[in-house]
Amino acid sequence: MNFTQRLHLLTALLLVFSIAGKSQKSFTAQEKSAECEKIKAACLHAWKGYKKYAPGFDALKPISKTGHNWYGTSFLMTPVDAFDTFYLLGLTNEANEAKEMVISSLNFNVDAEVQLFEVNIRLLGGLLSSYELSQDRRLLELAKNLGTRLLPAFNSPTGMPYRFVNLKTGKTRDPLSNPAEIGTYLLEFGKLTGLTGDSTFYRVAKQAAFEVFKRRSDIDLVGTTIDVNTGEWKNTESQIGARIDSYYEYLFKAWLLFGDTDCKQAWEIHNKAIKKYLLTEVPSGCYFTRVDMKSGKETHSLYGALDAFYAGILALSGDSATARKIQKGNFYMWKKFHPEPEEFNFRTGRVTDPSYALRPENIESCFYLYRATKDQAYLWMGQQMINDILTKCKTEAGFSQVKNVKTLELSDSMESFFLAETLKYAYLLFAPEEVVDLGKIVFNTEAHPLRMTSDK
Ligand code: DMJ
Repeated sequence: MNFTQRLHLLTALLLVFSIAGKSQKSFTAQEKSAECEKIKAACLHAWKGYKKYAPGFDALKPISKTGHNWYGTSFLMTPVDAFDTFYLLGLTNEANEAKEMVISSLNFNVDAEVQLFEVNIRLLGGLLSSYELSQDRRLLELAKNLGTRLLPAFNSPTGMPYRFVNLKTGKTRDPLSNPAEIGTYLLEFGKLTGLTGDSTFYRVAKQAAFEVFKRRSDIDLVGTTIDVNTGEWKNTESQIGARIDSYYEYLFKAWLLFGDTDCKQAWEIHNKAIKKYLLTEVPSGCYFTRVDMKSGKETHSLYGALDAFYAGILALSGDSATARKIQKGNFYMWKKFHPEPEEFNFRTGRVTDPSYALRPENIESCFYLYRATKDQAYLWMGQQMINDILTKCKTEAGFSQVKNVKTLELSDSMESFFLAETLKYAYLLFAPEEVVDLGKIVFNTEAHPLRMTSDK
């Protein structure tokens, strides 16, 4: 064992002892409620900043105190993404303000090329959950309008969607895509089918996801880049994070939400392969490594903030034993750098991308693990992560992403998922379970709650 490995082992042991010690102590109802209040205050601070400095924009730039639009024109990403968080947190005024902005100004009849994946998970997902929570039919009309404008993206020779589509003309571009940007429509499009009676939505979404599935390797893994025109893999590296993550997530969740057994079987096949070829145990915890999809041989031992979500999926699926091991690695990654980096080498400890984008996945996994096990350790972990975010990322106008977790230099961006996901999961970790019944709703990958239509 060399010096770096010994140092790693020592840090990991210290971490385990500190969490094990704290996990003896249970959070009281009062302490949990104090955590909830802290998170509500953070939500209000972020929303106040958005309203003051970036009203009507997609997102707030919290350092320059201006607004930012993704596609030249605004699609109100922040209010759409934030509505259901406000609703669940009981912030009724803020929920009404967000809804009012959306109803009065959101318009999709715009000559703008949008990225299908992002618009689907944030806007379509947000509108659908907002409709289900508020029962305001204008939100459903907007969702249907948007869903219809996204359909031309699926007109490729394989049925796998192009990455970009023009909302007005239906013109598409960018055939080099990836499993996440191809397979992350099952929940929103399926819900739209359920609510409108138009089967087209779920049909195209399911075909797209299964075009990826049928191109899996002999060892049941998928790669990172695929050409939607030819169906050929262009990058055969398999991993669990960026560009693949929510493809797996949606196969499992489409089973939960709609009871689709094809999706369940596909997820089980992938999950078995993921656990066999990617799951790697080192002294500091378990991580998912990167391998070649055909040989299963390791390509890079990299892991990061996005990969952390899978512990939550496993906990939700009933495999808490594996989820616990992964969360040990997730928390190690957080504590070693606090906040966690976008990517690091879990064998050497070297950081390969030092940014922290205010991402939710690590806290999200604490939430699912706490719900599944009731182990206080996950509350302690979540509390430390939340405290780091609220102290290190807070600015006068809102919360900022971190450019470098070592220097804590901030960058001028507060993505809408901070309100949609990070603060929502943080709150739900400490809130009474009745706020969200996981037997009745399924969160899309942007944490928008959708009502189950199966009894799974
Ligand atoms: C979100 O937009 C979604 O969770 C997506 O699946 C991954 N990236 C961000 C959050 O990190």
